Amino acid sequence: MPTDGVLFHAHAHRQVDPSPPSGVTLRHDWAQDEVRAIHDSPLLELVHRAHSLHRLGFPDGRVQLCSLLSVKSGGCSEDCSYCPQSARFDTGVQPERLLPVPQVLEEAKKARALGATRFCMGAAWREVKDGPQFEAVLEMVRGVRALGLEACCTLGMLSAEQARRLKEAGLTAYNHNLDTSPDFYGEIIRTHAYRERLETIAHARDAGIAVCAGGIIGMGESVLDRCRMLLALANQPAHPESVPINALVPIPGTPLEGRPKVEPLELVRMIATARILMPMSVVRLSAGRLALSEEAQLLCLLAGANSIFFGERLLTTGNPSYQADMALLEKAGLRPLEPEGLR
Ligand code: SAM
Ligand code: DTB
Ligand code: SF4
Repeated sequence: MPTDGVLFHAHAHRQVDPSPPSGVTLRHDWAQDEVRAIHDSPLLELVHRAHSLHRLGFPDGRVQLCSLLSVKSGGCSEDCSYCPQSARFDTGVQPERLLPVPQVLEEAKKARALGATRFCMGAAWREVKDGPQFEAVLEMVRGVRALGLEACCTLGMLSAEQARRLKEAGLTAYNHNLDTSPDFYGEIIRTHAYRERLETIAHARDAGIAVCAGGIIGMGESVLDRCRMLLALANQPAHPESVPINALVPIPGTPLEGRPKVEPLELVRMIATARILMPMSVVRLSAGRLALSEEAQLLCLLAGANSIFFGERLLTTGNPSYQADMALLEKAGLRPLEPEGLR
């Protein structure tokens, strides 16, 4: 029923796909050649198809504003080649302790006052370890939910039991990215496996937490790798509730420091393809916006992106200013998702 599809969009906690409105089909049997053909189709056809689906799935055209806070920065054991927070690279990011719960909740309040509907907390951990730090994170989740915000965490790998406890604390979504294709993954990360990422995503989904999973482009992967990553996401038992698409922010000191800038139109293709494969998922234009013109960002929003991180900081790197983002949305007549749009 079309109205169900509309009401269901975007923010339900889901283990299964939402029921889509008429004209929208959710598929989990995409073939690599189909994805490649979509990705490589003439740009304006691609954008038109993606935008048409976007309008059906999200008729109010709102943009979700998410706020991001690094609650535990730096000193990570892992070797993710893109990451400023790995202890293995000299990037100038200092290892810090977990922030105190009241400080995190103050930041959440500020984000809410500026119009955020989702508050995401990131920790530079390989995995969650049971103990006082996890208990503090659970406290943060409860506090953020009590403020009327959606709560998201990205804490590395997670067991089924830890996912259950996060759900019990009220966690809305868990971010864990596939980052790239299964084949290219080994070029980027050696300290944990693709399979482990899929397991963490399954633990979050099975606990009834919305899955936020996407990846990065610009790390030296081929177009086929990009398509295979989207294929891996779309052919999950349920489409991720949200799909962050990051353009690599090359960090001095990391193995990827010298990667050339991502071509904005490649990002547009990636977003449009994600929108077509996963029509009811929130597609988030994530890292890399500082390097994009206003026009390029608008093209991403036209091609199916309907969420951004706002605020001057992502985890450790910069992001457009609040004023710049509000001015951009205003100019385009795009309205942020209101808190009452949440369920
Ligand atoms: N430690 C946790 C993990 O690995 O899941 C959470 C934090 S991690 C920084 C979250 C995601 O941020 C990564 O999976 C990656 O997709 C993205 N990311 C990190 N550094 C980036 C960079 N320099 N450019 C673009 N995206 C980046
Ligand atoms: C995601 O896919 N992108 C966000 C969020 N999930 C946690 C993180 C981007 C981090 C960019 C590098 C930094 O600021 O440290
Ligand atoms: Fe960075 Fe997360 Fe990899 Fe650690 S596990 S190096 S924080 S991306």
